[in-house]
Amino acid sequence: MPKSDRYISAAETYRAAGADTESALETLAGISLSMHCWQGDDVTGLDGAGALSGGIQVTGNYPGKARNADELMRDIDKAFSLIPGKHRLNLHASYAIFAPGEKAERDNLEPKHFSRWADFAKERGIGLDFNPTPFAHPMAQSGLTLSSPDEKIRSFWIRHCKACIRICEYFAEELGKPCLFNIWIPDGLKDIPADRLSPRARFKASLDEILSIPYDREKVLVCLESKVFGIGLESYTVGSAEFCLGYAAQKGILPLLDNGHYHPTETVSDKLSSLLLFHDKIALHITRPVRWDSDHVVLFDDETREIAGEIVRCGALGRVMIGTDFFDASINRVAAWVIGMRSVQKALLAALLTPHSHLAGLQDCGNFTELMMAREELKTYPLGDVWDEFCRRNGVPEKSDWYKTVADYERDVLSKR
Ligand code: RNT
Ligand code: ZN
Repeated sequence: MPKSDRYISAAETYRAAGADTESALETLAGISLSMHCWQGDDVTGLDGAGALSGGIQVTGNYPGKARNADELMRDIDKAFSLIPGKHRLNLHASYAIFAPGEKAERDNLEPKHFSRWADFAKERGIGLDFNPTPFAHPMAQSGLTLSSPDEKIRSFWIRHCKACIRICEYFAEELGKPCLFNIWIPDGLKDIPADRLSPRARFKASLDEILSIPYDREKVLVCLESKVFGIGLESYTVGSAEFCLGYAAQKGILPLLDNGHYHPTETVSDKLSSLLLFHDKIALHITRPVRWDSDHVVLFDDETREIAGEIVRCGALGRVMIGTDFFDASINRVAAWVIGMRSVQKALLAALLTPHSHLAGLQDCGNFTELMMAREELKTYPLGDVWDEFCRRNGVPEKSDWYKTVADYERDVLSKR
């Protein structure tokens, strides 16, 4: 495929700044992001177990939401067709697909309830990641799951998580790719706790029990996602940052950082280098918090760029499992996926086109003036021309050309739902 004139000229410009566009494009093509399935149906799930709960909230009523597995798969395919590269799909346990007349409770889920997803992934040559769903369910009504003082509830969710580990192993075996298993619980309290320790101690005991079952650590990468607060759970979160980092470090599992889960002036970009010194692998949920954990669609914004920059300059592309996590029901849901995923990729491309060692050298010799100048000038380099070349080489529409496909799909398919 002949290179475009604009790309040739952009490559020259970057070369002069010490960045190699060809190797950047090659590296970017090898990065698989884990796309969350739940943007397609506003986190509704397919098991009909209950309305969304757990302190998370989807707002908007844009038409065309996927109502069943077929629609969701079709929408995911449409999104993937407009996102360059090959990616992974991230499922929740609530996306079990039951045969007609069949039904299993969440503590009785089996690989067969996910065989259609395994087939879906196999046919497309992609990997699957997985999450337990301890919310949107009658057994999660109290707001406490793995930390519940009610043994019936706590053991129900322990069984659920154990069942999920088996499903992860099944995915890993079927697809020949490891499966990330991310545990996030909504547990917390609306008002000031009278006892902060006991729920955390119960959560710890629950996790110990879940992870006590034998599983292949090469196949199932267990992570623990922390949070700062949820809606209706404003005063206390059992799985806080300290809890999750402490637990993950002690047990040798992955911490998962969602950049919507911190105080507004804290940044995940600043946390990565520290965690990379203590963990072999870590995982991310890239999202966009607007004033709270609002899960807006990811944009090519400063923090997304800084997160990508850190991953690349730490040489950690193989150690940071990057996933997306947002849910916006106020816009076309397929477009939301495409915009969010392409934004993460653009941020990674910008990072790959930054002469990090040159800039670090300026920091080391105290040349902060030149460092500031160099960074500011780089901001207006022709990134878009390299991005367009990436889209072209990966057979997806350039610039805003992809939008027509989504608009047609909305007219022909989504608007008829
Ligand atoms: C919630 C967490 C969690 C969920 C998904 C649905 O605050 O971010 O990752 O968004 O599991
Ligand atoms: Zn998350």
